Amino acid sequence: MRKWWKEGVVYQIYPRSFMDSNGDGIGDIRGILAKLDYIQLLGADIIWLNPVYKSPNYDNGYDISDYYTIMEEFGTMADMEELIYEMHSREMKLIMDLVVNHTSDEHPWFIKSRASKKNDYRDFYCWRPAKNNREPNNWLSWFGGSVWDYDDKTGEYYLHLFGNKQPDLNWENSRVREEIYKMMRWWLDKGIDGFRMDTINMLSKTPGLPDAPDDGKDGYVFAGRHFLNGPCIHEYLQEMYNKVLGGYDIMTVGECPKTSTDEALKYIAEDRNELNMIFPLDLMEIDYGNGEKWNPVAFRPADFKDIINKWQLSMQNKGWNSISLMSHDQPRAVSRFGSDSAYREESAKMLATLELTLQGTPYIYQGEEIGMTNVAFNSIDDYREIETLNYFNDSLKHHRDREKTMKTIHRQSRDNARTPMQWDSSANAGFSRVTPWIKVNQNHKEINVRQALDDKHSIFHYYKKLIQLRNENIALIYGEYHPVPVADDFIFSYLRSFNQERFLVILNLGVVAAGFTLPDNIKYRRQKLLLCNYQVAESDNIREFSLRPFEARLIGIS
Ligand code: TEU
Ligand code: CA
Repeated sequence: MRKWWKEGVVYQIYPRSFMDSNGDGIGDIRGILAKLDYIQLLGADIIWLNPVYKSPNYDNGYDISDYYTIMEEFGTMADMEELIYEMHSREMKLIMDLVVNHTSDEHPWFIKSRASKKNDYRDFYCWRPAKNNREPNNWLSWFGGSVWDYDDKTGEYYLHLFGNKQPDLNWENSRVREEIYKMMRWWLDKGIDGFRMDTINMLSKTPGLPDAPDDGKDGYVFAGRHFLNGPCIHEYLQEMYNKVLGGYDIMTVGECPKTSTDEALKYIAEDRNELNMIFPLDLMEIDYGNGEKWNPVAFRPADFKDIINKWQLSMQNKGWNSISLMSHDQPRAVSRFGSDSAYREESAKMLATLELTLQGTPYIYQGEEIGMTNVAFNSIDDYREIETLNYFNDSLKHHRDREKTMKTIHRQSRDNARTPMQWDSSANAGFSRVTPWIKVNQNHKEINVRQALDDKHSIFHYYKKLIQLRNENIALIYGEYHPVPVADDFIFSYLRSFNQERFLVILNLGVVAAGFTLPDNIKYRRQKLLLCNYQVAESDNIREFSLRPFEARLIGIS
């Protein structure tokens, strides 16, 4: 079925780092308003806004202390209403982050909950007594350490899958669910067009919260089996659909790490009435050695293609994909999957070609459209985000090599995505009049929006062209996906077809030039090179040719 959220292109905004309008060094809503023309020029028509709710900012807004108030640094509810209004008058849609696996420990519900064992809000969170003088179970938190924190006041532990200032809500309690549904309706009635649902596959935990099997190592154990895609998750989401989502023409995308394609279809198959799409994050873990984020290894291009093919083929005619190569939680896509030195422009354009021609809704993360890169701060004092700081402290505690620790942080830190948006070459990159809350990447002198707009061959203009092509050709949106078999691991090719319209995509994922031969069974009479990331393309013959480093070709055939 045709849907606006399948046809649109999403631009993700991390408000703290996007544009500071009032000179306090922190991005804000009025900063976004000032840049809507820019996003519109690019051609994106949906904005996903990371959390802007009131928060003590222990995890940059993913620790909410009031769902009905805008964070002071970001502006006011009037600014938010203006943003919705301005976007709608441009025929753009706005989706907000929904963070309901946990709240801040400064949320009034938690303040009441921790005050005594017998109060109306005690059961809003997950409290347990000690077990054998220790934490109630052996689960490892996503941000390191135990998921349990002891609270003196009542002598019990509370559960937090993330940081200790992010206590998990108890979704088994129907009063919690009703409060969340009420809040969602409140925002939808204000006019927002949907939600990106944070960690939505973690709401339901195994009853009894049992230990995870010991992994032989000393310490806490990753216990995904007890909280990912848990026993009641689909019941909750169907209830949410019946009580909230089903009543509106909106877009929903659930963040679902470590989820199989079969499990994914339970969330998104149209007849199940749950969500529109999910972020499975497989691609985001491709370089995790032993499944560990802080143990990165080189990724294999064959795995890269396999993951994409697997999702494209298993969702076809059954569900709808989200296509993204990074987010506010990930390193910069060009640094990770392309090259951020000699072939930065070529590889960023190659990745753009991939993002805009697969089946699914594309998500562009702020700065991706100008090829922003990872940053490498020398001092840990310049890093801001909690997961990185926890990892650094853990390394100190275990006497790991400091230089190696910093190298790992340079590669993996979430702050890679969170340095200020690079608008121009001035001292603070045009992001702010004053020193920003996190340092700008020094390469803003060369990599910035002003430069990108002025250069008609820039990554920005290439994205713009791709978005136009996608808008003009229904096959690039709804067309069937067929992988084209290629022996070379570094060459990735596929066809998109819709009735007589066919598009052939050929990508070189690597820096080495490589040959390409189109299989004989793919027949065509006419061909037209629609886009290539090198200025002169050898477009005469598509059956057999050589691809330059990170070369990308989009060819229309009939
Ligand atoms: O991230 C959830 C998640 O799965 C993280 O563990 C993610 O894999 C990790 O950040 C990668 O390093 C979401 C949000 O996107 C993230 O920003 C929040 O910190 C987190 O939930 C807690 O709300
Ligand atoms: Ca500001």
